[in-house]
Amino acid sequence: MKSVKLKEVRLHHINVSLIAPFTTSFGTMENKDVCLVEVVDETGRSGWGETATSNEPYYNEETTETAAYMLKDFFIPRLLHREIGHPSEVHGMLEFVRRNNIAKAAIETAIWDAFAKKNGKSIAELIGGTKKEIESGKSIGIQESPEALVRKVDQYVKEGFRKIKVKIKPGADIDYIRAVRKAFPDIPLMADANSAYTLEDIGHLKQLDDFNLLMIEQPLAHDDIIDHATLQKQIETPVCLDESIHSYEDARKAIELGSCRIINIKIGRVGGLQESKRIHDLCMEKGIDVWCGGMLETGVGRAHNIQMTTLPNFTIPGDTAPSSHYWKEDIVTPEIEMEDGLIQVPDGVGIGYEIDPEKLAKVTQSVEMIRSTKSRHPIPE
Ligand code: OSB
Ligand code: MG
Repeated sequence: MKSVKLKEVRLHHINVSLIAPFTTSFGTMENKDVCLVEVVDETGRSGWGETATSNEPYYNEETTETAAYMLKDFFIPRLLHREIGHPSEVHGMLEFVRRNNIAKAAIETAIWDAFAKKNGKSIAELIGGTKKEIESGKSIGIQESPEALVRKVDQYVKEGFRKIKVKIKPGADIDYIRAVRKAFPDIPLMADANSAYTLEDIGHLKQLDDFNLLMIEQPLAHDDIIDHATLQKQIETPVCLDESIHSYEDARKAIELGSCRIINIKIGRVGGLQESKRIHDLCMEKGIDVWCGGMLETGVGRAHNIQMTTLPNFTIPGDTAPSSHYWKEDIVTPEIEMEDGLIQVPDGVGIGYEIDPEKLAKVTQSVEMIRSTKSRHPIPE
């Protein structure tokens, strides 16, 4: 396959507004800055990635601004003008910086897109994904009351979503889930706590065992895999880890400890598509189901999620909903659409969607073009 060499990287700083505020146990989001990474190879082809961040470091330690900073000061200088034989090498080339995984993933995924386009393939083909359509799930933010939540669930079930995920926190949990289960006894249903509980809540969380949930996602601390193992031994509901898994090594250790039965793979959180694929393969070997999480991405990030979800061990519907569930107007064309709860994997090369320059211009604040490897820091060869 043909290698790529980046001659320029463009950082498109955009601001996008959600169609409705989204509330989790750590806060409410209405709009966010996103840094779109466009890598331009020596033939002039572009590849696209995005920082799956928000403006505040409440989900993890990164923000859109720290990600842009890491890209400019470290990752772009490391990658520009070098022969990249295959995008699977990029994660290793960025390992000289610890963590900052969302920033790493933004440029790594852009390089997957450029490389795939140069070689006339989709990213799914490059990583060995074969699904032609993927199942879509809906992640619902915390609502004012159980009744308001039931109304939302009703709407999304009617739209065809294959899984419903409900955000919970202390004070908005058991009553909310009970109300949804009562109205919808059979739908695939799960809860996501975003680290809102501690081991002292075991008795409280055990009540969820009555509701036949697919799983509870990240009930305990964002940096824990020990207490989750203790919890999993005492509740029947499968535990799924999100925030706690940053790497293949984290996944290996969590599986070994019995900290979870399911893993939510987010490309950003683990530093790119290569690391995601390694985690996917490990989980497949160990009998751990995986699904693809979401970070309220624009069409660029969700296009990557769709490509990744074509891998066989993504057996549980993900959080990737169609464009219209996030934005009045997405920046990709065609927009990401769902029918009967399914998103068709696009036929095209790379991420399979085009960036619409006019729609992009409407949300763009500024663009930086970087062609030099100059950095204020020593960067490894
Ligand atoms: O925990 O999965 C999460 C959004 C922002 C931060 C964290 C999470 C989420 C979601 C949204 O659940 C899922 C989506 O993109 O639709
Ligand atoms: Mg989550």
